Amino acid sequence: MTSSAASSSMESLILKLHEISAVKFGTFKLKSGITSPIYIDLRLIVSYPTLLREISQTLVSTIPSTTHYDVICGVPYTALPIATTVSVTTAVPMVMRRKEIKDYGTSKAIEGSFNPDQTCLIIEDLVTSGTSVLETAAPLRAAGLKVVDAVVLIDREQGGRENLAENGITLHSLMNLREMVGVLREKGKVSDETEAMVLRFLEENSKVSVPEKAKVASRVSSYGERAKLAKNPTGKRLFEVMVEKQSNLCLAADVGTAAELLDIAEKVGPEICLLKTHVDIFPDFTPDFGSKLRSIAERHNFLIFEDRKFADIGNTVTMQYEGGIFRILDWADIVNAHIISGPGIVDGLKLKGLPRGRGLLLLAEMSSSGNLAKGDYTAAAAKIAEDHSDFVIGFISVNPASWQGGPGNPAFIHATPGVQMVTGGDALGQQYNTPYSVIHDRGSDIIIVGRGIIKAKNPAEVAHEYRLQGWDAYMAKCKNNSN
Ligand code: S5P
Repeated sequence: MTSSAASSSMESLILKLHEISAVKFGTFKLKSGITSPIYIDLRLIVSYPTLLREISQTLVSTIPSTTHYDVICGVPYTALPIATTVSVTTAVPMVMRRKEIKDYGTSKAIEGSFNPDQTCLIIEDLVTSGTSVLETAAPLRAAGLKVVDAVVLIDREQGGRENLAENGITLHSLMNLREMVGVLREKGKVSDETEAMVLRFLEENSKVSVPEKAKVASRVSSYGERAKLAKNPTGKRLFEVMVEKQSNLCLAADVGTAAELLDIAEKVGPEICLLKTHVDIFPDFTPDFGSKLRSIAERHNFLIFEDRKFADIGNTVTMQYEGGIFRILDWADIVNAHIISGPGIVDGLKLKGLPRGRGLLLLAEMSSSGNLAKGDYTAAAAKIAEDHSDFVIGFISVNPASWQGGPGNPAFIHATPGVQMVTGGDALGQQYNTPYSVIHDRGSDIIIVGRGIIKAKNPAEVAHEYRLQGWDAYMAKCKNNSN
């Protein structure tokens, strides 16, 4: 549609909405709690099928052609008829969110048939703070659908666009309140005073915030639910072990010898879901190291993560993964890789790892001060992970809550190093956050603790304490989600 055609169809819509009294002026209390001089009630449009069709068609033309979606979902209830009409006219399948279901675990929150890796476009009639869109995005994401775009008829321009962007959703709007009132004034439907009053109100209420609960809910679901979404068997197993052991603790076993590692693995084993090694630091490494560690891991039900930080081209890493003295592929459930060399590194590792059911973590962020893994680099890691979700199980990250779109796809696991009971650092640039801040505030899933445990007098006892703190932080996060 050309821009003049777009604006004339927008004008005609505004006048029709006014005509059916879907736009009202007075004093109204909105869902977000603020009092507004203008109220838009689009529930009425079900009584005007021609208008409903016109709205739906115009809305479709608002979606940029580059936006990809497999299914659509209307925010209940007002946008349901709009979404249905869009679905019928475009032949894009629809899913429906059940508003009355509170517990996603026990009953279907999303009706319709879809594949968990599909992308869902949210359709909404009106956005103020964006809360309603986030409340619909939460169960869609919990069901495994990707939600990256929402299209709305009217943006009230009160912070919704920004709030949604912070939660990984780009808002596309047909019109905003300012334009709407402008057209009505121009056409003599409202006075200059009324327009001025609405503009003043918008000025004074330009940032209506989203309740913390809605933000958290849009991205949190339980480890158990996420196990079902994981495509990689090791990623799935890790989530399951976390639930079985009530542990989101990974021990970074950076001890001096292989013998010491096997010893601490035995002692700390009951507390952890994951044990991380740096096998190249051991002077006493022998070829039976892997099988010895695996038997301890089986006994105590934890997974093994060799923190190899592969960084070379695809062809080289296949050899480093499989060969050499260490034969990492034979015994490590999980390895990790930098993405500095591009996605070929994932292809290379996948070639060897996927047939063995292994998983890969991508280093999306690092804990050390002055590191360069941020911004576009982190976003590139997230993109590569999406493109290889059969092998990539998640990320080494530091503050996934701050990512564009937050921690994102719930099938991916976030593991965070730089954790101790108190914040601080070491003399070589390491920076520490607490278990609670990492899991609860920063949106991570697993705390990686090294010296906080291995340097303690009684590592098993201290590991127990870390496990409790990490798990409590996770439980607090889940509670926010279900309230
Ligand atoms: O960014 C990172 C990534 C990793 S994997 N920062 C890190 O510290 N690590 C690893 O986590 C590091 O190699 C070490 O094994 C562990 C942190 O150990 P700590 O003793 O500082 O807890």
